[in-house]
Amino acid sequence: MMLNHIRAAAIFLTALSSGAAIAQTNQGLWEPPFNHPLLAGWFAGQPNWDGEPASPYVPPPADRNRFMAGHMSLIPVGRERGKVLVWNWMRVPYGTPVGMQHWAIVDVSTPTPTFQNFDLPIATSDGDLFCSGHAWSKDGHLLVAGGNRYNGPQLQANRLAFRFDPTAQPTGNAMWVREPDLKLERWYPTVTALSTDATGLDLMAVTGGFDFFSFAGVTSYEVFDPSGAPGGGAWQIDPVGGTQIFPGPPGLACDEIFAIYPRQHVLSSGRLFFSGSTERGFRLDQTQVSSGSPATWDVHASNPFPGWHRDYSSNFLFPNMGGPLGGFSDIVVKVGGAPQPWVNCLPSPIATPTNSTEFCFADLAVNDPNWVWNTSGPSMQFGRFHHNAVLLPDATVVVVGGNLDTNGELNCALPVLQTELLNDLPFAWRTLAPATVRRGYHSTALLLPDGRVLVGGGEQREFDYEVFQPHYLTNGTTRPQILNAPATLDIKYGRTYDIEYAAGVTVERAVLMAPGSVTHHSDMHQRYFELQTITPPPPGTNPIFSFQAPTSAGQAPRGYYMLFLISSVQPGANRGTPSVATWVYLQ
Ligand SMILES: [Cu+2]
Repeated sequence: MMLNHIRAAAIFLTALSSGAAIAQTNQGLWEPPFNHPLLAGWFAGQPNWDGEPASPYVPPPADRNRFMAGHMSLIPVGRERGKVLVWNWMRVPYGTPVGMQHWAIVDVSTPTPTFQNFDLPIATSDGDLFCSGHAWSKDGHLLVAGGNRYNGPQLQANRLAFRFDPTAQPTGNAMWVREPDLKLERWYPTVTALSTDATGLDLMAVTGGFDFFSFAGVTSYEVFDPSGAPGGGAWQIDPVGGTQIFPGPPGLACDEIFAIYPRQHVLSSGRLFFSGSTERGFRLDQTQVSSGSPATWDVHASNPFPGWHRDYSSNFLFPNMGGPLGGFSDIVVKVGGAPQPWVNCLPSPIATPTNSTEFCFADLAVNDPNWVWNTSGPSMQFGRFHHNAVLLPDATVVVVGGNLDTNGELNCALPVLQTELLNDLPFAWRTLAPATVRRGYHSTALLLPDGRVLVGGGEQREFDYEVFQPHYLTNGTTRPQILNAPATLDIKYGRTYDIEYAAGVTVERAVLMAPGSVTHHSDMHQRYFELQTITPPPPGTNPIFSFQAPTSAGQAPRGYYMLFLISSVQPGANRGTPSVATWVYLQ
């Protein structure tokens, strides 16, 4: 057994404990909102045209250089590790040949958040990075693809692909490297890091999106090979069609479009499961393509909910509790969203958002009847769409924000401020402390390494952020503390490792949490993987927790993860309490 010692970066514990005393409650706590600071000199005095000419919101002068965090990704490597990469839209005055893509690195680990603001010049004829898709690659680079393009007042889609390299020197705009373009223009596509394929490549799928001219969903996909250095990536060629374009699943009905960020999740078999907005579900196996065989699709014949869609449900892979909590895996969950019937192949107006929770056992045999949506899950207490669902390290899921206003996507006249938590045991929703800021369309939220949740963005322009402290940080329980960890713990599939932690609290579990990458209130790359416990641990001065790394790249694709130790359940808590995370690299 290899022995590795892990040391906590206890910055956050210090920051939290140095603040005002927090009343002990199991309801969590919202910290006061804070603004992204005005960006002096960003086209000062010019109109704030943001590529959304249909927006009903005209910002007051004081807001015209502010920043709305419509895209948010937790940086997993490099000197900015643990900070959050955010960007909004390009500032594009009419007729300008080169626009400025505003982006920033936000650090909320200190009592006063800090901001590094940048402008990345991009030809306006090429587009910008707003309404793109993105995911972290194996090497901790963010692949960003698709998004907006401006043709005068006309908003269109683009073919952009960039890699953001957090290890680049110098920092700043040099961290963004242009890659070969997409073949098709894609607006609202999804990017997913696939599991390792048959030849050892860790490819990335760019799926769906809109073709803006026809406003039809693009059912094809493209696959990026990030194994070359940034700028030297390549697009995989379909051995069947001989082009960069891979066809979508066969036999799609007209209402089965892969638009508005298709929901997709890597299953433990290595297949990619599409969970929305279509109801049937589709599975893609890309693992043999590099070795010359075709990609294959599984398409389930039956559909329990024909003819309707959910506009902006939140879909995620349920916590994979392979450890002491049982053997759940590959359960995809769909929460909330606005029902949208399709009639004669056209979408009807969206209906009042639902509070329902639905499940799909996504990796059963293709003909198993369970491979359809199951509506028997507990319902949220509040219907909503445009909400964010964030997996937490104690195997719960917190839902923040959203709204009930169906009068246009950009409105948020009926915000839902209530926060809700999906417990794993008992399996039910309960309410937590309500937020104070509405978060609707274009809002974002992700888990921080200290166990808190950063929330930001939203129409009509919410230029601020809030940090939510979940129940486990306000219920008076003691957090485990990781000791003597290296800056990055390298772990290999199937091997066993030890973590040293401070005496005084018993550790029951350890989990890997993927770094979030969220936009349009949807983060499909969230992943909770519970590590197999090895007992008994070796003796030591401090307690030792021993675990086995995941055994396959389907269980957890290669790359960077946060590792949290979870205490056994303490009085007043409904689940264990997580430590501050340490970073691991899994390969
Ligand atoms: Cu958008």
